[in-house]
This record gives sequence, C-alpha cells and structure tokens, in this order.
Amino acid sequence: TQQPGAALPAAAQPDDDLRTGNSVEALRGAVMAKLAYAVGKVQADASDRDWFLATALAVRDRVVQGWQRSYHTTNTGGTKRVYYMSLEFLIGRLMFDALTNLGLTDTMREALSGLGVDLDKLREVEPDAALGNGGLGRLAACFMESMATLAVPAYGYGIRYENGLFRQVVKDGWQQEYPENWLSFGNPWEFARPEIAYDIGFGGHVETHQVDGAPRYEWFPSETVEAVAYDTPVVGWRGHHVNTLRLWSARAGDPLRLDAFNEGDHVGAMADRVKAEAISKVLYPSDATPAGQELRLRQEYFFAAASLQDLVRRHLKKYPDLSNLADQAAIQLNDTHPAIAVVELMRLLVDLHGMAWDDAWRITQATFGYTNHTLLPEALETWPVPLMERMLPRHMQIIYLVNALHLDKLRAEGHSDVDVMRSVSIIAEGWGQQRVKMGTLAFIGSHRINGVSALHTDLMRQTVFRDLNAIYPDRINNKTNGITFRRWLMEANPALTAILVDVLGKAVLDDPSHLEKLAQHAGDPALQARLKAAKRDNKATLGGIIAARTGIQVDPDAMFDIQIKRIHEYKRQHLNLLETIALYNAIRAEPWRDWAPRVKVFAGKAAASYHTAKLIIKLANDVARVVNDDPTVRGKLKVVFLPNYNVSLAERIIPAADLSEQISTAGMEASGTGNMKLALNGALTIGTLDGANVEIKERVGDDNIFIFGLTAEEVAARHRSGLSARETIANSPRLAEVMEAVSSGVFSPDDTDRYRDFANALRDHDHFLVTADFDDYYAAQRRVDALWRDQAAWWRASIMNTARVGWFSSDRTIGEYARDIWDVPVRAAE
Ligand code: AZC
Repeated sequence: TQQPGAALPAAAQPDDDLRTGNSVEALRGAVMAKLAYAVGKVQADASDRDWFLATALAVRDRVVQGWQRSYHTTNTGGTKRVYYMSLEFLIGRLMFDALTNLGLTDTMREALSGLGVDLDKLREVEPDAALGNGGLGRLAACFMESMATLAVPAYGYGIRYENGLFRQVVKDGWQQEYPENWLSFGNPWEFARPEIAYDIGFGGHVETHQVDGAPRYEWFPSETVEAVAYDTPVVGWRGHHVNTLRLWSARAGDPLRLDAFNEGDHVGAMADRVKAEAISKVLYPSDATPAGQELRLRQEYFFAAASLQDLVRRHLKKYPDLSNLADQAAIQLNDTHPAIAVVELMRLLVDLHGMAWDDAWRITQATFGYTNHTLLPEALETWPVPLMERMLPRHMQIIYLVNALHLDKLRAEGHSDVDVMRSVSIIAEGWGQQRVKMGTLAFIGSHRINGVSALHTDLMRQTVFRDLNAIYPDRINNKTNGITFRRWLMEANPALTAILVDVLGKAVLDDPSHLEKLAQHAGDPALQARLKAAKRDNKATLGGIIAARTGIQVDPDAMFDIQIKRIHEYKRQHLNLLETIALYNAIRAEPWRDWAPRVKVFAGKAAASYHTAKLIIKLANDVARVVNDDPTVRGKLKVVFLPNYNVSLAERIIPAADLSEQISTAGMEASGTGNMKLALNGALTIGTLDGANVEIKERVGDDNIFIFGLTAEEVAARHRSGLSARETIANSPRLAEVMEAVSSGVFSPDDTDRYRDFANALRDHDHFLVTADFDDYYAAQRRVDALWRDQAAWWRASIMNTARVGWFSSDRTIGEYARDIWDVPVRAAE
C-alpha cells in the first residue's frame, strides 16, 4: 500500500485523480469530494452513514470504469450474453466485495484512517440487500460474481423489492417478523434508469384476426404496470470484467386518478397505484415452500416479461430479426419462478414478430435452460388454470397449444401409457381443479435441465422427471453448486486468507486448486497453531456478537458447533436439539467425565406461516434457557439461538465454526452451499449422505468428515416399509427419555403442553425420520467429541477440509454452465 505523501508509482500517475486514482491520496480525496458534493456534508458533521455513502460512491466510480469497458467490449465483440433470471438475489453487503475484487481494501482503510474514519466500522453500517430467502437466492448472487470473474457477459434479472427478507426478532423465544426496508437510507450501488421502462399487461382478453390467411392473436390487457430498471454493477475478481444486475421496480402508469382526487376521494384516487406498486413491495418469505398467491404470479410474470422485452430490444438494436436469438442469448431459469418466460417468449415471437410456431419453439428451447433446486413435492410450483386464464389469457392459450403439440408428438412416437402421458403433461388434473405444472413447462421449454448436486440430479432422473427423462434422456445434466471464494474466504476470513497466501503463495487467490498443496502441511504443528490462533480470534469476535445479541457468554476455547440455514423440518434442526438434550442428560448424569466443551449455535429464519418451524425456534430457545442456567453443565455445554441470520451474520459465524451441521433427511437437501462455505473455512462436517455432502465426503476423505444416518435409498425404503417411529423410540432408551422430557414440558415449565403435539407428530408420522437417525447421529457426535480431545488430529482434519474443497468454487460451476448449457467462452484462469 501507498504511504501518505510517498511518491506515486509511475503507472498510477496519468490518471491518479479523484475520479479514478487508486493511491491512498486519490482515494482519500475521492471520499472527501463525495462527502461534500454527493452526500452534502462537512467532515465535522458527518455520521458513519455519511462516511459509508461517500466511501461507497468513491468505490463505485472505480467499478464503473470497468463496467463501461466491459459493456463496450461485449457490444462490439458481438459475443453471446447470458441472462440469469431469478426471483431472488441474496446479495448481502457490497462495499467489501467491491473493495476486495478491486484490490483496494488496504488502501481504502489507510485513506480513511487519515481522516479519522474506521473502514471496518463503516462496513457494519451498510444494510444487507436481502432480496432472497436462502440457498437459491444466495447461489444467484455467487453466480453473478463468478460470471463477472470469468468475463461471461451477463445480466442478472430480478425484482427490486422495497422490502427484502423480514427482520427476525426473537421475543420470549418466539420469532417475530418485521419489515426490512433496506432502501430507506438510499442505495449507493444502484443506478436508476427511469428511461428504461416497459409496459407489462395483466388480464383482459384475446382477439383473433386473419393475417395472410393465418390466424393472428392479439392480447388486450385490462391493466398495465410499468417495469422500471435499476442497475447495479457486479464486479469480478481483479476488476477485469463488470456485469449488470438489472432489477425491476413496478410503477403505475398513472400515479393518481385526478377525477377521483378532485371529488375528494383521496385514498381511492391512489388505489390503482397501490395495486400496481405492490408487485415490487415485498419478497415472499417462502423458502422451499409454495407461495401460491396471486401476487406471487404477478411478480413472476412482471419480471419475466420486462426482462424479455429488454433483451429482445437489445437484440433488435443489432440484428434485423429474432431468428438468431439463440446464438446471441442464453436464458437461465433459476427454478420455475421465471418459467412463464418460456410462454412469453413464444408470444413475442409468434404474436408480435410474426414468426412461424415451429421456428419460434425451436428458438425458445435453444435459448432456455432450467435449474431445479428442490424435489420436495410441496415446493413444486403449480398454478390454477382459472387464475392463469384470468391473469394471462393469451399465455394460457399458448400453454394449451404447447402441451397439445408435445403430447401429440409423443403419441406419434408411439407413447400411449396413460400414467406416462399424465406425468409428462403440463396440465395436472385432480382435486377438482386443473393446474399448470411449472416444472414440466420449464423442462419442455428448455434444451438443458440441471440439478445442483450429483445425488440431486440422479434423484431428478428417478423421481420428479422420471418420465420426461426417459423421453429426453440427454436433457438432464448435473451442475454441482459452488460458492464464491472472494466473499466466503477472502472477505469473511482475512486471517485464514493471509495464512493461505503465506503458505501457498498469492496464486491461491486466483486459482483455488492451489489449496490442494495445503494437504502436505496438514500435520505441521506450526501451521496448526497458526490456524488455531486465527480461528480462536474469529470465535472471540463471534462470542462478542453472541453476548451483545443474546446476553449469553461463550468460551472461545469450546468447540463451536454450528447449524445455520432456514428452519425447516427436512433440515432437521430438531434432530440437533434432541441430541443436545441427550448430551445434556448425559453430562448431568456423569458431570465428572472429560466432556468436550461445546457451544451449539443455531441461526435461521422460519417462513412466517410455517408453524412447526417457528415452534422449533421456540424449542431451541427453551432448551438454551434450561441448559445455560444449569450450573452442572457450566463450562461443558452452551446453547445459543442467534437471531436475524443473514448474509453478513453468516460472514461472521462461518469463520468461527469448528463443526458444521448438515443433517437433512437424505434425498431432501438438493445440494446445500453453507456446507461448502463451512468446510472451506476449516469446519468439519457432521452430516448425512445428502446433496453436496456426498461430494464433499469424496473430496475430503472419510476420515475427515462424520457421516451418519440413512441413505436416500434407505429413506425411500423406510417410507415404503411403514415402520413405526414408536417402535424406534421404544428401542432407544436415550431417545425415549428425550422425547418424554420434551413432551412432558421439562423445557417449557410455563406451558407444559407446548411440545406435546409436536412430540406426538414425531411418534406417529416422523416423515423426516428424525427418530430413525437419532441413535446414529448421537454416536457420530461422540466420535466428534473424541476427535476434538485430540487437537492435533482435529486440526489435521480441519486442514484437509480447507485443502480439498477448492473444487466447490462457483467459478468451476459457472465454467461448466458456460460449456455445457450456455455455449459461451470463459476467461482463462490467471
Ligand atoms: C435450495 C436448496 O434447498 C438447497 O439445497 C440448494 O443448495 C440451493 O437451493 C441452491 O441450489 N432451494 C431453495 O432455496 N429454494 C427452492 C424453491 O428450492
């Protein structure tokens, strides 16, 4: 870094001014100029938020340079663009991300410290952009960063929700939801583009005319909403390439009905506007659960239609027609939420651009790819036909025609089995109502369909898409998820990063395959000691956050046992809680034994309407209270539920984790990505053979991971067998004791019936096989204890985890999408 007053390096001189320079002086001058002229404050009056805004704007200028360069290169080069359509982008904060990728973190820290400002304090001021629920949304954010890193020219398309995922407050152990208005103090990263606006229609009717002897359909919507673009530049590693995240905001065509207003109906005059703008007001807080509301379908069509108009307009600026669209555009559907885009593109091609149906269908299929993120039947989107007919009448006609042609073609090819035809039809019959199956629509409209881990992709082939896969065997392919190492290693864990660079050289920052060399040093006591010290610091920092948010004191020398993710029965936080109670009982029975001291940390949000998930949060808090107040287990066991889990909190928790809980019912977690982040940061995994855990195990080796429980096949067999959980519980005295304690109110003395139904549901159904996996999980946890007591062996295993998970970089994943799905080149590694 540059010292204040030192001579500038020659290369920096020509443009070392306030707008573009990267020296300490230039950055300091740039921040001061932003504070004065963009924020409108003098230094003496500036708050941390003012300094944050000024700093972010100065950083943004440096991103914009690369942005304009990238735009120019793509435009003149005529390269194919990727359009990543996602209803969710779970971004988090951007300041450190931009600084890291531009290589300016240290320079900026120094520039600000000369002004008496602490960069790390400003970091905490930035609100999280929480435009997503969990894994699917965070994956989209990691992918945006990796596409920029690999110089894949790409746009992310989504919705600019005014309110992101709710803020979670835990009151008396219960989750409460509060709106999260992340935009209330302005957003320094975005550029409003009021001139880029498209009309999006809803409702109305369809008319048919004859054009050259053929029918032409025209849709006359009864309602129109405007979609207005907001652009955020997304900078990749070393600032080489910058892409755009374009988020749509809904705006009413007419802000107000003046006639009604003048007649004194001031509220009614704004009713249309409120209805239109509701579309981008809030993110649906459902994660792997269906939203099923009319407003949700409006959101889906709104952003799909705006994005397609945008990319079609871009195409037509360069080419005379849309016949070569698939050569210039690859559209990826992030789950089925944008699947209506398949139909909308057909409408644009056929109805508006007069293309023949078959040509249009060929282009549509060649353009789209579809990623599936869950097999849970309750999470697969379907929309009632009557709702579709009312909201999108022309689209419903097109869906019927697509389906009829698809089924006719199959019949012509000799398919006749009724069950097969029913399963591959886009329309589901039953429950007295026809529904549109969005997964089938997305599958049929795409040339490639992918799962997100090897196991998940296999299960896709065997279950949900079995019949479609038999008919189109080459379409399903696997793309195991990945994570961006810039955010989840470099930004989140600078101490570990520094050690890695020291041992492996700087090249490890560019190419994670260098991590493998770390394995040679796994037994080195000096390296182990350094890593342990770094982790202890991270744990102490997290301990401070835990104390501040919950009042609970934790010991940074204890094992930090972490389960962070959405609260869901299939993720089985309650299995962890039952094991916690069993351990608590065991310690109390023999307090003198050499227990491995543990801090169990839980964090995650429950969908607002998911009653059992909210009860699990309450149970975590109830168990925490009893355990933490019991002097017998003091120094041996603590339980913490850390409220308001989000990306920024994850960046604090993950570098402090010793043990990573990945304990979903096998076959139900499509991939997981937290599992990758935790392993990269040196946590050992305790987990089932589910999702990407399987591939993590293959890489880190059986000795460096704790696997337990039924396999996906065994889970399926068990479900078929109808074996009773009551029997399982009766055969396990340990589990029986825990179940009895929970059910009789030992942890809820203020309401002894609180968990009775919950316990009975486990006894009677236990769809997620918590009881079936309990004993094996308990045994695996005791193996964890044993390894922890041998710290040299533990740290050896920890190092092996960091060393062997380089493959889970989202750069690798994006490279595979680019090659196998999008057919676009990527930038070679440095
Ligand atoms: C998640 C999966 O549950 C998770 O296993 C996966 O890692 C992640 O997607 C990214 O692929 N799914 C969701 O968040 N949501 C839905 C609707 O599946």
